[in-house]
Parts: sequence; structure tokens; C-alpha cells
Amino acid sequence: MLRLISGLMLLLLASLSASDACAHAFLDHAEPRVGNKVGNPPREVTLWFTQKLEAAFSSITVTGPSGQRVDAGKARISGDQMSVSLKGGGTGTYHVNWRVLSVDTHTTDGSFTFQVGP
Ligand SMILES: [Cu+2]
Repeated sequence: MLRLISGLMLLLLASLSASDACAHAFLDHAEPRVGNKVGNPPREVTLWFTQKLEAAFSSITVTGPSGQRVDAGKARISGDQMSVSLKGGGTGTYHVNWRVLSVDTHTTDGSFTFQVGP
């Protein structure tokens, strides 16, 4: 019984220190840039992260000024970079929502906006 408890304690300590040591994948920068204004609807949105991504569990959705989805669907992932093509949606505020699984097996998500207009 004592052996079982000390074994569990070791497991707990190991998982705590693992989550402390790991950095996760956070958004480093994006194109169009976070919060920026661009003249024309971009053909695609690209995000760069602080860690490499697992392609199977990483996704982006982009909604246009009237709340409609403007992303073409499947994100393309290469290393620490994720892109999705856009269908275009006029001028106004675009919302980008991302969710990624990094190679350290942790999931992170977030969102930002950019503007399209003169
Ligand atoms: Cu992590």
C-alpha cells in the first residue's frame, strides 16, 4: 500500500514538473498582422507559433464582417506555421480563431481580429 502511494506521488510530481517545463504553442505573429488594417481582403491568413504543430489536430476558422465563414476549410500546416485560404468577404472586421496541438501534446487556442478597408 505504501509502495502504491509513493508511486502515485511520483507520478503526480512528474506530471507537475512536465507541465511547468513545457512552453506550449502560442501565437508568435500572423499575416495579416494582429489588429492591423489591410486595404484588400487577403487571399490567406498565416499564423506562426512558438512551437511545431501536429497537423491532425490544428485548425483555423475565419469569419468576415457579416459573421459568415470566409476560410476555405482545411488549414495547411508546416512546422510552426499554419495557413488557410480565404474566399474574400468585403470590408470590415475579420475574426480569426485558432486551435492547435503542439508537438509537446498540449492544446492551446486563441483569437484575434484584423480590419479590411481603405
Ligand atoms: Cu505545452
